[in-house]
Amino acid sequence: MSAVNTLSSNELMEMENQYGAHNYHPIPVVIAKGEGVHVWDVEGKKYYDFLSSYSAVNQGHCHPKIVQTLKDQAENLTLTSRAFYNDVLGVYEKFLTEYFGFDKVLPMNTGAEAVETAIKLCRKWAYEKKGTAENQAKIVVCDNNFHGRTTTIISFSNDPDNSNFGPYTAGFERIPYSDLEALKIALEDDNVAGFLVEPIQGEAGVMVPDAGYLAAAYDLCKSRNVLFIADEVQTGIARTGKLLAVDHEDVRPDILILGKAISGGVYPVSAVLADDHIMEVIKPGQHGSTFGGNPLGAKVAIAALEVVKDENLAENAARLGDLFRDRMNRMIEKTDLVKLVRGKGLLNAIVINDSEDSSTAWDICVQLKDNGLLAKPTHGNIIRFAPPLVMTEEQLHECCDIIERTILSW
Ligand code: IF1
Repeated sequence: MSAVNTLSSNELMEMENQYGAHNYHPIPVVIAKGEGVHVWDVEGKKYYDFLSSYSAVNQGHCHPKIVQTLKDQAENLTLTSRAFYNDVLGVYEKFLTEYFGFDKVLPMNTGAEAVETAIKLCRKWAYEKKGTAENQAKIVVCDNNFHGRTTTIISFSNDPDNSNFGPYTAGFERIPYSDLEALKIALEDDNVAGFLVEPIQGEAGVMVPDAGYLAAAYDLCKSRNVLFIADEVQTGIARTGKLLAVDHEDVRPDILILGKAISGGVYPVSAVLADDHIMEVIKPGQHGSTFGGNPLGAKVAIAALEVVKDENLAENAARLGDLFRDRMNRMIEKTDLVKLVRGKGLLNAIVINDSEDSSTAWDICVQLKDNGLLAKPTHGNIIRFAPPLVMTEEQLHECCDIIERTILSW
């Protein structure tokens, strides 16, 4: 391990506890190195990473091509701000819009910033193109959504962890997920400007909507001149077995939100893509960010997206995802501890047969850690499994063996 660090895992966990805000409750492992599907802790123990930093390292930890790109660009030019042009941004914007098939991109840094960008874009489009009365634009969202942690975004969340952050931002209506009738009723309001939806709800526990939901929801939106806004921050970049999760239903969103693995987890990059008739409502000085579209992140994102195609990660995720769910279903037949497995591609979750407030899922994740596999519960009794998409079939079977050994010996 790194010669630099001589502190033990316990010393490092204690440091975070003393000097860091307690805004997380991590699984007790201190990672010192990452390479591909593996990470190593401070003491040198090797693990399979089965969370992929919440689908940000789809390309595997420290992918050599992406890291080399970071190094090369970092020695030349990292940031110009948007006060000036630079020799990377236009090339990146052309690459990204052609890669995903949209006219334009507004580059940002984090997923939440991209979601906020999409909200501003949708509202402005409603006032200036749809003719919605000033300050009356509404955006429909879904129960149990997760779109980030800014004050506006948590304003439309029903997660109890978001209490005591008021006053909250108005202009949002929440409906049940995967409920077309509820969406149809919500769209009867002429002030609805957009429908913001996760094609699969990640944090809610990998909730896959009914087949055909996304396509039917898109059609309902089009029938009411409402923008369909897909948050693919977690489901995008090949995670579900297609480049985008909406591709499973051939839906082309009006606004596409990307983040996380767009940069392979090497640098914060996010993006909002739309066609000219929407993107043109944003004029100079109306939106942006210091680091948005910086040359370093842009070069890294180009490399990270080239890896997705060069290494056929979507196809690999589709094939290994089927294999994973098959292995989990065969395991479930042998135990009462796990109720079901669900997911698409390599975004999956198992539901533990215990109450939501039990610590069983957490305890299982701690035991998985001891057995060499890192994962973490989402809500209560659900454990999300999302390995890097570069995993081999042999490695996936080894991971399923670890999960099976842990569950069947519980
Ligand atoms: C944490 C959750 C997952 C996202 C979708 C936007 C964002 C996210 C669909 C915001 C971010 C991250 C946040 C991260 C943990 C992780 C997460 F547990 F928080 F909910 F994946 F499910 N849209 N999700 O999933 O992107 O601003 O974080 O770049 O906050 O610990 P971000």
